[in-house]
Amino acid sequence: MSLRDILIYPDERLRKVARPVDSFEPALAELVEDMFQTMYEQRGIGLAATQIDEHRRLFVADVSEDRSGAQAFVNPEILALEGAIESEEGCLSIPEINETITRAERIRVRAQDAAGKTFEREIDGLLAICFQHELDHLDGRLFIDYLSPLKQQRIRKKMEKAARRERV
Ligand code: GNR
Ligand code: NI
Repeated sequence: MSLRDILIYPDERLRKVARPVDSFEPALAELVEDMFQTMYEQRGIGLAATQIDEHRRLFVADVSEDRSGAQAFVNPEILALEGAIESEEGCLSIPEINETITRAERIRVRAQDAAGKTFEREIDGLLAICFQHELDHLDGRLFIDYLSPLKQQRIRKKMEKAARRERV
């Protein structure tokens, strides 16, 4: 099991579209373990494979208070969306930026677990928001893409400046 580095915006690799997972070999279970370890270490509620430069369609999540709700979603799909809800979003790949984003309030999803078993379920609350945020990562989308061009420009400048400071 190992901690993995998280890609930071504006890294272009965050824009890659992930490919479906077609084999549930031991290496996949290892990747899922690395993702949980990295998500917990970084205190995130979710982590998409894209964020650790693995361009395969899976993400992990834990929206519980006591970090006891580990869930893996492989080849996730949204079958239906309902309602709209605003919430403050953040992203481990865009540190220190928090913005209000509107998402569907309830979704019906289909995915496979880490062993390859397909399931369907209805999701609402924080997990529904997280699911949409993570699925966006797998398609190369970031939550800031929903903001005005002006706000996006400001965030890009701020992140580029922070990256320059890191290098000196
Ligand atoms: O840790 C995270 N918190 C969060 C808060 C509101 C909406 C989405 C998220 S996901 C984020 C972790 C992350 O970047 N996942 O891709
Ligand atoms: Ni994110």
